[in-house]
Formats: sequence, structure tokens, C-alpha cells
Amino acid sequence: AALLGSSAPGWIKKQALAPLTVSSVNTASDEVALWPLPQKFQTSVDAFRLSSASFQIVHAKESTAGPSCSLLQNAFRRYYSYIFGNGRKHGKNLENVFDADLAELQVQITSADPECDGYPSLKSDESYQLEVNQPTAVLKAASVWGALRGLETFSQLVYEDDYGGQNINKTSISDFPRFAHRGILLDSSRHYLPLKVILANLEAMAMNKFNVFHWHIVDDQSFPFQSRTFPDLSHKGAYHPYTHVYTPADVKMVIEFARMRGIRVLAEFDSPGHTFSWGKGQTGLLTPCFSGSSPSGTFGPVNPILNSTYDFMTRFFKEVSTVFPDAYIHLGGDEVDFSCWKSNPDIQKFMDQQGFGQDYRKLESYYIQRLLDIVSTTNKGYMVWQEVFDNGVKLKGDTVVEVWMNNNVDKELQNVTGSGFTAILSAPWYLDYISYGQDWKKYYTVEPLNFEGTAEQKKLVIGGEACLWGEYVDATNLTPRLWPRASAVGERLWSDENVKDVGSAYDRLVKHRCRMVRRGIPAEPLYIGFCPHEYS
Ligand code: CP6
Repeated sequence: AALLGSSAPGWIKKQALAPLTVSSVNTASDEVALWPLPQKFQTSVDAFRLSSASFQIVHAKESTAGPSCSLLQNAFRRYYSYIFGNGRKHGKNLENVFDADLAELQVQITSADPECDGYPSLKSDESYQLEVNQPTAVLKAASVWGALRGLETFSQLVYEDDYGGQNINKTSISDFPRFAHRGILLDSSRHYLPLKVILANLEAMAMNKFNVFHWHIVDDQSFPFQSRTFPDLSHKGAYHPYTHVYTPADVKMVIEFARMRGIRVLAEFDSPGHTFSWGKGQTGLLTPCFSGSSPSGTFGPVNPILNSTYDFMTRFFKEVSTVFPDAYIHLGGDEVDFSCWKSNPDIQKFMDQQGFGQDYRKLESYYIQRLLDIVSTTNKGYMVWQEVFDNGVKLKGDTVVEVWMNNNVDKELQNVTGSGFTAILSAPWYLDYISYGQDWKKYYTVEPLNFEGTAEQKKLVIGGEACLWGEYVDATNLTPRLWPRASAVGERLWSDENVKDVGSAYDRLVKHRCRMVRRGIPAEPLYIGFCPHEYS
């Protein structure tokens, strides 16, 4: 009893003290924890029972998609398993307690093109309507992308009663995302991330309605991406040429697994900085640094003054643009260290010729400008880190600028959108930073549109990303470090701006975290307490 004293959170007391009688059969308000919270929903105390033996998720007769839509077939199976567990276990017979059974969930795609075989994009319609009533529930969405979000919500509405039976209450939901770009950045260069970990996190992303996997796939420390055109890049630049690489088949699998969950795979090939590993398999690509008048044997950023550099980039990005189907490529452009460029006499000569003086940002801009022109010929849009904008590089109109520096964020958003560019925000959401206590609250209370600007400017902020850089993270600790802390970002980017009460978020997030644990995601606890089904 002392343990359950006044300092214990309310939900612990309730769970621990609830007597196991029929009158205490859990109602939705106790058990259901929607995360992220839908835009509009109405629920009632009328409860329907789901029988694992008879309940089905089916295509509605009117749907423009049918059993040939493997994306939906796959999702139906996945959510059936989440609802009932993998073994079709049966609750004890207590049919009389409830008004009626819920026989099926009908999924109706309304658009002429359901987009079954397509890829999600920035313009995908993820909205859906869900009506749970007896004897059938109906989920309506324009395309499969909305249906996926609605299936997740439906599965979150189902709760287990005290006898192990699955129940759902009469509910009406109309939902859509507040922001179109809701991303997670993972870094597979500082540590190699096995496929299994990447796929598990895509699964967790779907549970939190994230829709962009920003794959920071290579960096200084290693180059695990296996290129067909330049196999030496990974053969010499990966931590291990066979075990620590992503083969073309691996990359395909990640992209398809993500597609099935309505998640875009946005690949980042960061340059001209953060490229040390590229130099191992591509001699002559990086700038030789000098010590006095002779080369020191070390290398700096990509060498921006050689034609061979641009020939290489042309062929490399031509391949990358066919490997990754997304309409955007992330070109990096962050944290370029100028000291090596400064030390190199050939670079100095080039600077003089071009009239750049001692302004190395102009040299960086020169490089990026040429790179952007190359990537434009592949018909891809591009995304860049904020320095590219800050340095005054001329950008195409549809460029997305990622704001990551956590000083003057508001000013930066004001400037980027004021210049008419689209922005995404990651500065407040660097989840690689850890501290004692519940830092999810800090992530949760961010308001992305709290900068000074016109309504037009605010529309240009299309979303944000939670970043988990890899210096201190590998397969052993990635998932629990990311979840449920990233869930806070997920709700901020999906739900209405008025959904910001930290107390009610806490109650829902505790349960949502237990749900992720139950579904096999080792998400860390928010605070003291327990889960009805612990991780094992
Ligand atoms: N790697 C790359 C990093 C970071 C960036 N780019 C980074 C910088 C500062 C912090 C965290 C991460 N590790 N390629 C910056 C976008 Cl605090």
C-alpha cells in the first residue's frame, strides 16, 4: 500500500486496485490510448466484442481496391495479428456482457486510383474516416495511404477486457495529418545498423504515423551503401566489405517494407563535408590537406575544383536516383570544415581566379551549385541542411531546407520561408541528446509554427524530423533510445496544435508505450510503473 501512496501516478493506482468483477469490465476511457490523437473523434460507452474466430478485415464492396492490392492484404494480416496476437487465442465466453459482436471491418478506398502499387509522396492523401458501429465498422480513405493510418487507429481502439476478450466501443473518427513530412533520421555510418533494426523501426514508425525514413546512410566513418557503379566505395569504405554493407537487395527490402507502411525512404548522401569514407574507394575525390608547402597525407572535404569530381558525382547520383524511388534526395551540405581547403595551394589559386577572396563559403556554394545542377538532371527534388541556404546558394523553388541548428530557430524559419522555400524542422528534436528525466515533454511542447511570419510562410513549414545520430547508438540500444521519445514528436506533427496537454499525453503515452512493447518493440519506460504485458 505504501508503494501506491499519493505519489504514485493515478493510472497505477487504478490498475492495481481495480477489483476483478464483471462490473469492473474495462471501458474504453480506461483502456484505449490513441497515439497520436486523431483530429476529430467521438466515442461512446457502447462496447462490441471482437471474436478472433470470426472477425475479419475485408475490402468493402464499393472499394476501388480489392484482393489484388497486396499492400492492403499485407496490412490486413498485420493488424489482425496485432489485435488478436499471433496465436488465435480465445477469450472466455462472456457474450452476454456486451451489446453485440463486431463482425468485420470494411475498408473502402474511394479514389479511382487506390495507389496500391505506388510509392508514398509528399502529396499523398493520408486522411481517413472510421465508423465503428454494429455489426460492421467502416474505414474510408481516398487512397491506401489513408487506409494504413486508419487501420493503425482501429487497432489502437481495441482493448482487452479482464477476461482476455477483445473489445471496441462505438466510435466515430475523422482524421488527417497536420504536417505532411513526419520523419525519423537514422545514421547507419557511425555504426552499421543491421536490416532487422531498420525494419523494426519502420514498424514502430507506422505505429506512430511517421511517414519519412531519412536514411543518413553514409558519413565520415563508413560507407555501407553498395554502389553498382562504384563498388570500391563500400568495398573499401565500409567497416567490413561483406558484413557491414547494404546490398542492392537490402536497400530494395527496406524501401518495400517502408512502402507497405506508407513510409518514404529519403536517402541522404552528404557532401562536400562528412565524406572521409568516400575517399577510401575513390582516389582523387577528396581535397589533399597541406602542412606548409607539402601534402600532409590527410584529406578534407570533396575537392570542388576538379572536373573529375563532377564527373564522379554525375554517375554516382544517376545510380542513386534509380535505386531510391522517392522524388527527393537529401544532399547534406552541413558542417563543412574549411581548414583543409585553406591549406591547399591549388584551392587558393582557384579561389583567386574565381574572385572568392578568402570567403570559403563561396567555394562551398560553388560546389553545391554544381551538384544541384547535376541532381536536377535526374528529375529529383532535393533537400539540404540549413547551411546551404544560409550561404546564399541559389536553390530551385521546390528545395526543402532542413533547419537543424538549435540557435535562432525562429529567425531561421522566418528567413527560409520568407525567401519562399519549404522548410522542415529538426532543431528541437535531436534525440541523440540524452539527459536524466522525462525529456519527451520538451519535445512534445515544441510548437513548430511559433515564429513570426505570414500565413503563407507558415504553410511552407511542411513538417519535421526526430534525429537519432549514430555516434553512441547501434543495434543494442537504438530502439529503446528512440521510442517512445520520438512518439512525442509524432503526435506534435500529426495532431491538432491544440493537443498539447502534457498530463493527458502522459497517460496515453504510458499505454502507447506498453502497446509498442506488446507488439515486440523494446520501447523504454517513461517513468515508474508496469505494463499489463511486459517485454520478454
Ligand atoms: N553528423 C552529420 C552529425 C551532425 C550533423 N551532420 C550533428 C551535429 C550536431 C549535433 C548532432 C549531430 N553528427 N553529418 C549535423 C546536421 Cl548536436
